[in-house]
Amino acid sequence: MTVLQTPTRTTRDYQALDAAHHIHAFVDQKALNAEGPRVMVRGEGLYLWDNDGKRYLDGMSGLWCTNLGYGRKDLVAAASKQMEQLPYYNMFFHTTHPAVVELSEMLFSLLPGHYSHAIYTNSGSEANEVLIRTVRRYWQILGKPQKKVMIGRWNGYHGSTLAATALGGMKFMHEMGGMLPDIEHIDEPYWYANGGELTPAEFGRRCALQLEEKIRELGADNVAGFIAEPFQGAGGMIFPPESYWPEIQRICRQYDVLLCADEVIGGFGRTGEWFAHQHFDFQPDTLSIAKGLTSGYIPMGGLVLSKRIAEVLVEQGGVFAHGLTYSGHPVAAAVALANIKALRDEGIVSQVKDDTGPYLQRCLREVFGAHPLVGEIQGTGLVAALQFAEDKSSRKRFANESDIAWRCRTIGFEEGLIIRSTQGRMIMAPALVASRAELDELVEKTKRAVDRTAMELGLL
Ligand code: PXG
Repeated sequence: MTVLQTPTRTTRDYQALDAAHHIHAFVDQKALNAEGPRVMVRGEGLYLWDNDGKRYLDGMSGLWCTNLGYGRKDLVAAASKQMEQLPYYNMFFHTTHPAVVELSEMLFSLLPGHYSHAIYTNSGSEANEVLIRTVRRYWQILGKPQKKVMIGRWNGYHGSTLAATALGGMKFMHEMGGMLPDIEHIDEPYWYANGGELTPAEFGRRCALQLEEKIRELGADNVAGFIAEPFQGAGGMIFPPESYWPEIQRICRQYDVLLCADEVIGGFGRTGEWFAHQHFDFQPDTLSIAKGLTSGYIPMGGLVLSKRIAEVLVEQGGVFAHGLTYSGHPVAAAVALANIKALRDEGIVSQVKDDTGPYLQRCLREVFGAHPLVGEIQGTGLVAALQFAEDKSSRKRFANESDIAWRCRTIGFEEGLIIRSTQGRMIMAPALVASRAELDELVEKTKRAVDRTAMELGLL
C-alpha cells in the first residue's frame, strides 16, 4: 500500500527539527538526536507507515491504547461533528453537555453495578493524581483525615506526573525528583524473577501478605488506599499468581483500605473482559481509566468511583475543590462514546475473549513453548509477554537481559514489527480488532526476531 498523505519534508529534515525542539519520553535525548527518531506518518488497522514508506505491524497498539486500530472513520466523524456543534465547554459553572452525559450512560452500562460516578481527566497520570485527592477527601469527610497514606508497588507504573510517579514504583523515576511523602510501596508479584523456591501460589500469597504487614506497620487508621495494576503493564506485562488478588482484596476489606485498580492498560477489552479486574475476579473501589477509553484518538482519562465513595462525596462532602479545564471535554467524550459503542456493537471485546485472544495465546505457546530463549509465556486475551531465560529449569535470567530484549526489539523493527521490551521480557498488545491472519503475522515476525536474537547468542 502507498502512503496516502504525501510527506512534505524529508525524514532528515523532520529529524533535524525534532532534535532542535523536542525532549522525548524516557530517552537519552543526545543519543536519540544522533540516531534520529523514526517519523511515523500514517496508520491503518494494525499497520503504521513511516516517512520513507516502510510498513510496520504495530504489535503494541501505539502505547497500549489504539484498541480499535488506526484509521477509524467513525471516530473521526464523531470528533468532527462534535467540533462543529460544541467544540468546548466545561463542567464548572453548573453546566454539562450531551456528549459527556451519554458517555457516562454508556460507561456505567458496561461496568458492574456497584460503580456509579466518574471524574474525567485528560490522561492516566491525571486520573491517578485525582485518585489521591479523592480518596483522601473521602476519608476526611468520614472524619478520618489522618487516613491519607497510599500504598503502591515497586515496579508498578501509574504515570509521569509528580504524584503518579510517586505512586508508581519505578525507583529511577523517584530518584529524578519524583517522590512525595505519605506514599509507600510493597513488592511486586513477579514470580519468575523473585519467587525463588516458592510455588506461584505460595509466592502470590506472600506478596499479598506484605500489604497486611505494611498496613499494620503504618497503622490502618493512616492508610487511605492501595493502588495496583491488575496486571503490570509498563513494568513488563507481569501477571500475578492466581492466589494474589483474592488475598489483596481480603486484606483491603479487613483493614478498611480502599482498593484502587489502575485499569489504564487493562481496561476496554484488553484481556477479553471489559476491565482487567473482571478477568482476575476482584472488586476494586476505584478504577483509573485512559488509553483504550478513546482508543488513543484523543486524550481522555478518568477516575471511576464505586457507589460507596460517590455517595459520601455527593451526599456529605459539600464542595470538592477540584476541577480541570478539560474534564469531560465534549470532543473527547464524543470520541470515547463512539469508541466504546464500536467495541461493544461490533462484538470486538467478545471476539477477543472467545476467539482471537485464545488463538493468540495458543499460537504463542505452540511456537515459543520449547524455544531455547523463552522461559515463560504469560498473557490472556490480546496481551502477552515472553520471558527470556538463560536457564529455564532454574529460572535463571541473563545478567544483561535488558540489552538482549532491547536487541530483539530492534531486530523486530528491522523485520517491520513493533514490539516492546522491558527488562528481559518481550511484550505484545496488538489492537483488539486484529484478525487471526494478522495475529499469525505478529507471531511469525516475533519468532523471526526472537530466533535472530537467539542466533546472535549462539543458542540456535
Ligand atoms: N497507569 C498505567 C497503568 C499506565 O500504563 C498511566 C497510568 C499513565 O497514563 P498517561 O496517559 O498519563 O500516560 C499508564 C501509562 C510503556 C508505557 O512503555 C506505558 C504507559 C505510558 C508510556 C509508556 O509500557 N502507560
